[in-house]
Amino acid sequence: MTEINWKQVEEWDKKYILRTFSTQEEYQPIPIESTDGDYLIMPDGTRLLDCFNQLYCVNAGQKNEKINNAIKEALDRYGFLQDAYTTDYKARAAKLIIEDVLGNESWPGKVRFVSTGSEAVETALMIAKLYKSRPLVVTREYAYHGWTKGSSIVTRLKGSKSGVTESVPSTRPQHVPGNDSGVVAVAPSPNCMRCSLGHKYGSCHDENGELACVKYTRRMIENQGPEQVAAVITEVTQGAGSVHPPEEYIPQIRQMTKDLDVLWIADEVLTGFGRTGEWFAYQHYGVEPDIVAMAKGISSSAIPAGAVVVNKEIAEFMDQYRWETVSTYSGHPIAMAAVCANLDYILEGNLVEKAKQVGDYFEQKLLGLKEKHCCIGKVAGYGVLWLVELVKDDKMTPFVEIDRNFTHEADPTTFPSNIVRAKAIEKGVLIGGVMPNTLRIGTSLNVTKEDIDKAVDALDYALTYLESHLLQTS
Ligand code: 6DF
Repeated sequence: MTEINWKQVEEWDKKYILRTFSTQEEYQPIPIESTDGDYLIMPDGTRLLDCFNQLYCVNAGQKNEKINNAIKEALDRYGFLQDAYTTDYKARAAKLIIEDVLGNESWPGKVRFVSTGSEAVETALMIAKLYKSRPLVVTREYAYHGWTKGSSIVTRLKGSKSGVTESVPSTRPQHVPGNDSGVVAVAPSPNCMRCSLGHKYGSCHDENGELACVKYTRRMIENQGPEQVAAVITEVTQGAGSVHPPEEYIPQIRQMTKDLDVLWIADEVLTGFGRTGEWFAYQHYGVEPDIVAMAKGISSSAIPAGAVVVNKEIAEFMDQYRWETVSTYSGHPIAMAAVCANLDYILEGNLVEKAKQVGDYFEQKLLGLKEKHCCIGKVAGYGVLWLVELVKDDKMTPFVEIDRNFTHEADPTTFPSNIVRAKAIEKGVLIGGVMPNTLRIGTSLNVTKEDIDKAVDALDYALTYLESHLLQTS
């Protein structure tokens, strides 16, 4: 491989690329020379264990040999074909999803491919509104569903709506004008540690056992008029917003949507394809959605791909129409080859079951840290997607009061999650998460126990620093 002039690379990077998350002045390049499994390799050979799994999207591990070989083989056959054409890759990718991945469930009808998670959510929202002929969608606090117009409206993390903020803490963020104009209703998130309704989990069920946040959502829709509401969209466990629901929440939301005759869109962009120890997170709760948005793990991000699966009734409805919607790269043959190889790899390696077992080990190790560190208020998750809530006392007080409502005018160096991240990197471990008080840990499905031990040791080191640094001074 030709010698890379990384000094020149960083110069061009700074000079020609629009930044996100940092001002130009704040920006520091992070040069990565190559990747391997759960590791990023820097130009000087430093290996970083990636417990962010990039953006929880490399399920089969970096540079997966099976996926890479399939891409190379497809490149011998194709450049590019648009969606109007039929290829074996696209047809087989659809068959694998409907028959091999979801074959033991009766609901799946058909799939439409797109290129990203935001596009998958946009398509899911559009189909739901077309099918029900209703304008309104219900989302939840702290939801993250994407950055495009429709997906951004149902995204309710204030700091995640493509706004701009100066680095001076006192300035007000500027949101994209008109970007939040749209018909959406916002329900409470099942964030039991800090219940928006002021309840305490365990004493918030009504006489029928319904959670207060579900009852609130039900009343919202009844007051709005269910005949106005096309769907409720939920992540099953909130990824960017870092909220893991109580066991009964998803089944009760599903029952509520059936009672009120509105669709349920499960946004599985982040949780799909084995990440939580099931093929899809909704399967932990014994329910079936009407529509599922998916991306990330569909191809393990070797090549961008996304998809929407609709139930049989919606598929039959859509089949009646000449539906004009076009996404140039929908069903891209090389992306579809990557999807087929990725699904074959996960199926053949029984990686969903492996992620479930690894999840038990992750839980055991993280609960062990919770015993040792008073700054851990909560550990929750499954498979290779875990949440660690950082608190400053046994009343579960957050270090950063604004918590999940933060926007980027806050000083990120004061966030305990960033302090932990900076210390863990000293041990060669990247810890995931974007909220001020919450770590969101994710790896590939085939992460080794040795690497989990390495991640937990780095976390132990970082939490010890956090407690000595923040708890003594706060
Ligand atoms: N739906 C969900 N997650 C998502 C995403 C999308 C849709 C972002 C990138 C994330 C997640 C965790 C931490 C930080 O980016 P995209 O258009 O392919 O998918 C939008 C539930 O999590 C993206 C960022």
